[in-house]
Amino acid sequence: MRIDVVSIFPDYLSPLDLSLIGKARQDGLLDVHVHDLRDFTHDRHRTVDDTPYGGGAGMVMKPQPWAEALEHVAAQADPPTTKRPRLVVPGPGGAPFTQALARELAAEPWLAFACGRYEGIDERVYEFAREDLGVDVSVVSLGDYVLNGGEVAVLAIVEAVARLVPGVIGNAESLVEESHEDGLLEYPIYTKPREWRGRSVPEVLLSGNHAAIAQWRHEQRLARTAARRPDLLHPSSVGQDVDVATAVSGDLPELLTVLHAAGRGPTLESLRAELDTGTTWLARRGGRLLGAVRVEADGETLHVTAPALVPDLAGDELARHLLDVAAQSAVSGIRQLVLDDPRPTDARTRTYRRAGYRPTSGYWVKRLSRYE
Ligand code: JD8
Repeated sequence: MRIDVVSIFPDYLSPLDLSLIGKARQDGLLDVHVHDLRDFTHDRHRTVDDTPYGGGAGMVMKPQPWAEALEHVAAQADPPTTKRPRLVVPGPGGAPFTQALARELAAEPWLAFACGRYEGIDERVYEFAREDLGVDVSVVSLGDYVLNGGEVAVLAIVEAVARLVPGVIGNAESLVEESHEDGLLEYPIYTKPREWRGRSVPEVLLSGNHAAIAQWRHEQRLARTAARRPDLLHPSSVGQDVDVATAVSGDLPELLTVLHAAGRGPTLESLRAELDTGTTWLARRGGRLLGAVRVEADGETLHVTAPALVPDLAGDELARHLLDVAAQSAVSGIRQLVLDDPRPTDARTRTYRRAGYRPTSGYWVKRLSRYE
């Protein structure tokens, strides 16, 4: 992958000479070029900024130096072709930079980054790049806080993208269970010594029981995500004020009511027994139980019950949401989710399909992408 960065502070990008990125450059996996915007000025003061039209505080970066710098970068295509870099311009008003966007950019052969300073870059430069240079321009933001310029953002974005380029990270396996890779935060990690200042390592991690370790790690990921980033667990608008948690014995009487209202007929005893053989996720809003879904692992299959919702709940979005939670609860080793609902309503059919389930020999089956 080729990466070009334009900045008035090129030394700000020197961290890209270090560590994994530096090694990847030596190994020829990354071809990084940093350009000084002032090299594309022609006046004695190497001026890159001027006062804003319409007044206001601060200065704006002039269009001409940027146009010449981007033309210079675009002309670096080797051999000279019409190929163009994808241009990424950090800005506080940009689209959020995410792991998904990092994966998308990591698939590009050539990225260019424009580091703004002052109040930002003259808006006509974005139009010029798109229309005259024929470059795909993405304005992205690192987060909802204000930096003094784009360099820090470019350092973060280049690191997040470059480490996904094959060969840059030695053991690609370690990329799989990372935070934001599959929508869950990471599990707690420990190393020697076993006892440290009176604190010990969780026994399960010393057990050698890989299935138990995978189960524990996954529960830790879910618990951390629910605690620190509930927005990740409940992407849909439903989730904003709905809390999802695993059922405990105290929830069973209320759960029984909801299941009966949804036409199911378990007994309190059967629900109590099921607590030991699977996990039931409960969705509550303001403490009121709105719905539930149950999962039970059997080898590489996770059996999922059809979500049960309180009858007065409009729409099926909460069902979709509970199916997402069920899917996220699948520990590594689970290859497919199987849901048993032979005669679903049209709405439920749409929900299953949107959740990735397909009708397969009388059941609804969802193959987990990590095994596709
Ligand atoms: C590029 C100039 C400074 C921004 C006046 C402060 C990204 N998440 C982020 N926060 N801030 C930036 C960012 C800030 C930048 C530039 C990115 C170029 N500034 C400006 C507008 C208000 N000053 C960013 N990514």
